[in-house]
Amino acid sequence: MNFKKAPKHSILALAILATWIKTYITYQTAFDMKIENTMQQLILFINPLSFLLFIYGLSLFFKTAKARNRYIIITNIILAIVLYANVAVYRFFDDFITLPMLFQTSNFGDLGNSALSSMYFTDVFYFTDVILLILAVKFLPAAKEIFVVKPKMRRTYFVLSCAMLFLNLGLAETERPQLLTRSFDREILVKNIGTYNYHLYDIYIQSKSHAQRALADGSELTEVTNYVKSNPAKADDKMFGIAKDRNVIVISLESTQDFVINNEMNGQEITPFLNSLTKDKDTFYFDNFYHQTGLGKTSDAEFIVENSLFGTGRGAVFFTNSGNTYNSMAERLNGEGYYTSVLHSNNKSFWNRDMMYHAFDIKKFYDIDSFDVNDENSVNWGLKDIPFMEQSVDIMKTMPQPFYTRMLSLTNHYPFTSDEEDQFIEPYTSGDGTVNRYFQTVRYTDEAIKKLFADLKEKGLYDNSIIVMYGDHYGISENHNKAMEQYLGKEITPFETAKLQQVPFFVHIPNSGVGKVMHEVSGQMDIRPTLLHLLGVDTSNDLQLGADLFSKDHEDFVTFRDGRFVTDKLVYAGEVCYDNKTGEKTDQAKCEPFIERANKKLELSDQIINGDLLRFYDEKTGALKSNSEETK
Ligand code: GP9
Ligand code: MN
Repeated sequence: MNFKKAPKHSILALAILATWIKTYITYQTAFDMKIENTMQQLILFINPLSFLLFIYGLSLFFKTAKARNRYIIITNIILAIVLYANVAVYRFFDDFITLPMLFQTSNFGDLGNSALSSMYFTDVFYFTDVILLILAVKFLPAAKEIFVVKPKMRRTYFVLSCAMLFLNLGLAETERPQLLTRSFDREILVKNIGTYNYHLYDIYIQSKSHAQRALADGSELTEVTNYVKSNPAKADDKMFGIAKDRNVIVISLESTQDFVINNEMNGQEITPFLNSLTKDKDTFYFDNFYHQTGLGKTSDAEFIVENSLFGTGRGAVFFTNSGNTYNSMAERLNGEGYYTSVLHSNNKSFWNRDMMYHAFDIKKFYDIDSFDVNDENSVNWGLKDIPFMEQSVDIMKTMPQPFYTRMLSLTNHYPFTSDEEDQFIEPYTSGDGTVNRYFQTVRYTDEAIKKLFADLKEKGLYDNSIIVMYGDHYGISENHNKAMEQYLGKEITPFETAKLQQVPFFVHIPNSGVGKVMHEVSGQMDIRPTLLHLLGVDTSNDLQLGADLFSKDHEDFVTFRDGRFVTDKLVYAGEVCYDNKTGEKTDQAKCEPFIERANKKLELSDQIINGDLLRFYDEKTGALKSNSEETK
């Protein structure tokens, strides 16, 4: 090869090419990323490119060859270190680096040491591009040539690199709609936008919440405490402590909407077991109960249950504010001598659960590693609900008692696929496969709950427990209105859409004999106060926005994350005020006072979370902490 003929920008091209290929090889060898189809493979392949084109391209602004080369090499070294640091951390934590991780090493034991112990000599591979570049700069004569970069050429170059970014984002969006707004988990982000872009995104998200937190101070809490204290919901004497010291099992019913309860589809019962509970003497079934989640969906529901606060309006609070101080239900129950945990057969980093559970002070996360998951017992998103319930009860047997554990079911998740042997009813008969299959997977989850109850009885855990179940969010989105109209036999107006946000809520207290159907208009935010009171835990100092459902003070009023609301008389949706009984439009003035109150609630919740205000609050005394006492 004649080096003299090397083109002008060979160092730039080499840097891009070498880093790109090395990054792609690293994806394939160092990270365990599940690639499901050729499109995902293609996205993975091209995803480092947009960032590399951009960052190395900045060298075109330097005037001399020396400066250009120096910039390229320094950038290359930094990128090699970033990638390698991810590799080392991944070996240990099965996760990519996040900004808070670097600052909160105490959360992770000794991050540095553990990363160090997972470094090998062969890791020089991660620096081959650096070596190659240094050699090229030394030996390629063209590398030393001085030439001026024409502005036009620079412009074309950056237009191209932008186009690359949009191509990447476009493809990623078709593979994973709402990728950047919902965040999902780090693996999905890296798979779709690449490690380097992921770090930029992470820095953006983290610094935004950091800035809001830095600007907040304890005085903002006064408004919140005043609000909460002026809306007390005193516990009912008969219900307070009725389940004291019992184990608590809270089940998130994936995508389960209330319309399936006590309903039929083509003559087939959809949820026979849950239906039987609605008539059971030990069960409270709430038939006017709504989800209050936003983009964080399952994780938002978890957040609401633990804190009786809303998730954030944009993005998922599990990602945006996992470094906050919370006064979660788990933390309260830790204080009552409970052993607290979550059972969910998925990666611990999925939805950033590992970080958020730490913030909630949940003592143990039984993640995918605690379950036996194989091809036979999984479908769709992972372990099927029946084996999940079976294995969970086995795990519960090993927990110190009393325990508080939350179980996240999974089978009834979009796209609602199931194996033939798990289909206990025929699919629905519309032109919409999603809706058709939904009934079958709901029916399957119902069977899983039945199995759970049987297993708890068999393993001697039933009598001394309380079992709480809630639907986490809608399963059938508005995109499926046509098939839903066919099923429900009515037109779906914004009023109906709001009513379809009803999810089932059950509180089952074995051998209590106090159960009945409750019609209180309520929502997920009410779970924390209700449950803690049933366990005999006082919450009068807790900053929660929900209220005990058994309290006489509980108001028939539920606010959705997007500002819609429902009361016993009104439904406010699509900025229109409806009569709750008739579904007809009614006088807007009737809704006005509630609109204001709904917005106030959302605003207070956002204020608490964005400002990380609970760090200024002493929940034992209900007093404001002075700044020096404030916990991080
Ligand atoms: C899986 C669960 C499902 O771990 O969080 O996510 P969803 O899409 O329902 O929020
Ligand atoms: Mn869900």
